[in-house]
Amino acid sequence: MSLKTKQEERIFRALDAFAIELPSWAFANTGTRFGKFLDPSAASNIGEKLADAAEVNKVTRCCPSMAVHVEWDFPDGVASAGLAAQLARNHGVQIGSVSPNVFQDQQYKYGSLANPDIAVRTKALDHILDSISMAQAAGSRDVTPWFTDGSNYPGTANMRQHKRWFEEGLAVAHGALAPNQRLLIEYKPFEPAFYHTDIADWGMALRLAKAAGPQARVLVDTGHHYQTQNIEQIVAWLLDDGMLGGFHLNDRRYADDDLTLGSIDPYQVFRIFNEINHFEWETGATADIAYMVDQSHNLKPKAEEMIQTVMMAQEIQAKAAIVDRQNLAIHQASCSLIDAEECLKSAFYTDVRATLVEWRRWKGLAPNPLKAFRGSGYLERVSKERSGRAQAVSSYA
Ligand SMILES: [Mn+2]
Repeated sequence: MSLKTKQEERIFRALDAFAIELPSWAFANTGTRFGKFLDPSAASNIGEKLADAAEVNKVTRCCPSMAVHVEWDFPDGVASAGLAAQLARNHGVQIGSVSPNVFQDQQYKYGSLANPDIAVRTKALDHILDSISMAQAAGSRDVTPWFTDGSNYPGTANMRQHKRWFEEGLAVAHGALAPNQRLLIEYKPFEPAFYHTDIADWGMALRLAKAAGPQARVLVDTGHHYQTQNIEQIVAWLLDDGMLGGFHLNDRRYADDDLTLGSIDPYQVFRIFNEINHFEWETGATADIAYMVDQSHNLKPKAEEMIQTVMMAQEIQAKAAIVDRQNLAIHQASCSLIDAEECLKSAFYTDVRATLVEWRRWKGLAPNPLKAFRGSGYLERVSKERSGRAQAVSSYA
């Protein structure tokens, strides 16, 4: 370490502390409502998904856990969760966040926790409580429900009543958390509801999280905002309030496109990571943030796209780590606008890739994870193994 520059040291420290959770659904076949194109290497069960996630972790050393969706990954409930945890351990990874699924069944046509029918509200809540038990059985900390509740036409739903049902349901769910667990509340402005969505923005998620209890936080899915929304400001506010629980990282061009992180606007990812880095520098605290990927790559090869995502996230994290914080603070205090902006931009435009290669070498990794994965023969092997059987298509996305 002694031969390294200060910048390199900062990058190494940032990369050492940076972990990203992969989504199980990224390894399965997905598509759009217009069609699904099958990938011969796609995973069709939790074992295959874990094997793929472990392979991504092997070449990046950055992804120790995999998020799961109970409907798709824990078909037998708590028993599946325990088995999955064991399987994950065998692969050298862990089960990460657990997502209940209260949007796919026929019964949820008119909503889940805010369904006007108390029988459906109760079923949805029971499913969330079961999911919390499954998370406990899988040794996982974060429970990450996403709700599609809302309405498609004006006048068709009582929005205040919906809000109160959410306050009630989430408070009960919070009460079932183990002391180490967290309830992360995700928001989204529209889709599948096209008139109003019950948890439409970060303010609503924050209100509901605070009402639910002290272990609830807000989950920021980067694709769940209106086009011009300033996401880094939302992040800054949530950090300052101690309410940022985690991210679902992805990029978008139009709406919730679930594209590869940084593929459209890497500067936005940088601005978000910069706020986190600045918060930590200023306060001396480490923000307890779950960095999760939530992407649906319908056309790219699945494991390779995950590796590409992780490499992008690491690269941008490295850039955010080398912002000259002291100078930035001085420029901000003296209203030196051009100097402050240039300070930020100079870190963004620094080519950190050689330092990333050094870090990988230091970790005993191949310099290029994508090349290492391609050279391993893993993709060919699993494509052969998996293409023989009837391909399961995830109904997600
Ligand atoms: Mn999400």
